Amino acid sequence: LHLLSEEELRAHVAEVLERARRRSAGLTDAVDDADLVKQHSTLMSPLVWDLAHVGSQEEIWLVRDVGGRDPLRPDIDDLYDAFQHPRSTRPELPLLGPEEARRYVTEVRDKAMDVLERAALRGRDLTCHAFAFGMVAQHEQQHDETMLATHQLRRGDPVLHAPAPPPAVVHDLPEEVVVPAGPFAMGTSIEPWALDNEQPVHEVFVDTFALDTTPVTNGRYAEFVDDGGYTDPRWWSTAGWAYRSAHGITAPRFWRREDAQWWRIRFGVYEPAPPDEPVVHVSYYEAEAFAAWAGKRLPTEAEWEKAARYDPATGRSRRYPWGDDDPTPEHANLGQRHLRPAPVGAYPRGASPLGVHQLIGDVWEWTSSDFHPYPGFVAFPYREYSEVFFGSEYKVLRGGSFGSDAVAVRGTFRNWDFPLRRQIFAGFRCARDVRGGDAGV
Ligand code: AVJ
Ligand code: FE
Repeated sequence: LHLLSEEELRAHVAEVLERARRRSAGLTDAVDDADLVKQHSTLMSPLVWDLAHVGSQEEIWLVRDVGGRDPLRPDIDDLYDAFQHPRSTRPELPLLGPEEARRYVTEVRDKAMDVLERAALRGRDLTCHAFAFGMVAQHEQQHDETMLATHQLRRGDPVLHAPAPPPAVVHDLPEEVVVPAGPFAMGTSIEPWALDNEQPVHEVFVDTFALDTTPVTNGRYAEFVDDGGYTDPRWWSTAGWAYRSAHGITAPRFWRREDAQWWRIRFGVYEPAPPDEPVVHVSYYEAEAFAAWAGKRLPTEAEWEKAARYDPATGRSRRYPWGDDDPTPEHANLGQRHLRPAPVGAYPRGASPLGVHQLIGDVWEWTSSDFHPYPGFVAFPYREYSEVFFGSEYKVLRGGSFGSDAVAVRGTFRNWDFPLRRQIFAGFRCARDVRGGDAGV
């Protein structure tokens, strides 16, 4: 974005906003009005809430704050304030109906595009590199991923369709890669649309460690399940065991055992879980238990980011495992182009210099780190994006999933959720300590 002219930047912003809106429309037009207002799970909002919430945030940030325009619907600010109403209570609110919500987000977008036409995109603070517009596009895409998770929880015939992801083209990858000890630059102070929690850049020393070359697959995870992993407290943390026991959890969410095989429901399709595809819909606790069973552990957030960004040839941290160029369909499974993770070995062009595959896209990866601010953190533009979530309640996830858009994923991007959550598109890969002298073995 630094290299674009003001007019190119304006066109790019418009394109990114339109892409988000096409996706929101697809996710909400795929079901009828009854489905839109219904709560498919107490973990989720009705889809029609997400839609109008996206419009409400866009009105507040772009129309009012950047544009200085009069409010369209100040009366609904409260309804769509996520902090006023927990998800489980949203269906009872006097929400805009499907047609009203569609009309509202269209009106807001028309005004926001008018603001974009007149905004000085190289200006200071909120409009610098069109940050406010980038933040709004990321926000809509994050809610699109949330709506996709609601679709996964919805019962009934499939309504979403997409081609299968590419097949594996590299086979026999080594199980692990050793990342040598040393400092690296974590976080960023130059990525134009980085959110506050990704900043500022700071040096972190990471000891030698081994990281799995790929995310853990369904096949490998099934070995853990079939080995009695869910009934042996040895592998589980105290909190994880309590969670597993209280909820009677015996396998990843959406899995069913049938005919000595593991099947799963995926957006209304019942099918065998492909053994070479990354496992998805596991909680942090399950990831942690698998890792213990495998004689490993989860990577820290710093280890994950070093593996994803550090270039041993230059010592520099890059934007993505493959370099600084934006993701293309050859690099990573992003953007809901496919309705599932791709098999491991499907994206050799997305691998890091050390040979770690599929760090970006496919499945969010649980890390062992709590969600804390980086040294020098400054809340921007509002405390409610990140700051109010800092602490030991949340675990950090990295890398994005097949349901994350490229605008909302990068090597520095940090997602977070409660360790018991499984409705998100989360999987994991394992790490292991390596004594200094063992590097390269
Ligand atoms: C960063 C994905 C945890 O969805 O709760 C959406 C993003 N913040 N609206 C979420 C977000 C405000 C957030 N996550
Ligand atoms: Fe939101």
